[in-house]
Amino acid sequence: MLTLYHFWSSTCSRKVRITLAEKNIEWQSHHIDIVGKLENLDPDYVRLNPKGVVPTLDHDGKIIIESNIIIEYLDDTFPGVSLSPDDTYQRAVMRLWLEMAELQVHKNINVVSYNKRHVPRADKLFSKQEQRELIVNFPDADKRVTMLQRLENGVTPEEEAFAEQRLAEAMDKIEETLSKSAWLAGDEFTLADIAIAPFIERFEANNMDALMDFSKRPKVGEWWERVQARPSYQEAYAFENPNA
Ligand SMILES: N[C@@H](CCC(=O)N[C@@H](CS)C(=O)NCC(=O)O)C(=O)O
Repeated sequence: MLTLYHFWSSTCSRKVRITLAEKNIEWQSHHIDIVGKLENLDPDYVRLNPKGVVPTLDHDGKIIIESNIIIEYLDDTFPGVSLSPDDTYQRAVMRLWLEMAELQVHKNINVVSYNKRHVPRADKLFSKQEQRELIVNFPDADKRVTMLQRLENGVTPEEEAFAEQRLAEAMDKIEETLSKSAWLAGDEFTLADIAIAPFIERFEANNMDALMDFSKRPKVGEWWERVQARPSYQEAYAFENPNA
């Protein structure tokens, strides 16, 4: 039995749902509302995911966290279509994309989203004092420090500009790679494409026009069309907010 603890619009949850759909794996949904109800901070959930974030996978009682690790686990564990290159060098390349998705793209989109999306959403739900109390109880120490700093000082225009630059560099790297191969880690669609794709949708949702100007990065534009046309992408994105 496979249960995915996830949130309908989270990028990291979407990576896992695309992988599950690609491999045609049956799974059970346990929706964790990370916005309105903060179910990710519930002690029972934090026992499963000590960082208090989604997604978490429960496979017959075996708990796996971190979306990149989850998608590799799914690919390694379940038969059928393989989403990792056979060639060990290409496999290393794929893993570099997974790392980049987390350390360069996810990290910096969070910085860019803070003033635009996070602050208005949090202010609508909680007073600043309530936000402070929630943050000091965050289970993950790194996130606690970062979020407390952001609550006190905001994200500065310089930090936002630097994050945007790092995202543009990531898009340049994608363009360069796709000028040499059909997919990010070679000629086949792999976990590398799955790990990056949800962030492109997030750039679109954030109206980041400079990043989404495909006349400047035509290969990315063409790849993005191919990714969105896949049934797995459509299935992952069809999961709607059950609390709406
Ligand atoms: N490195 C983690 C990041 C997980 C993560 O940050 N998840 C976000 C949603 S995409 C989350 O749960 N946020 C809730 C919060 O930060 O309070 C992974 O890839 O699984």
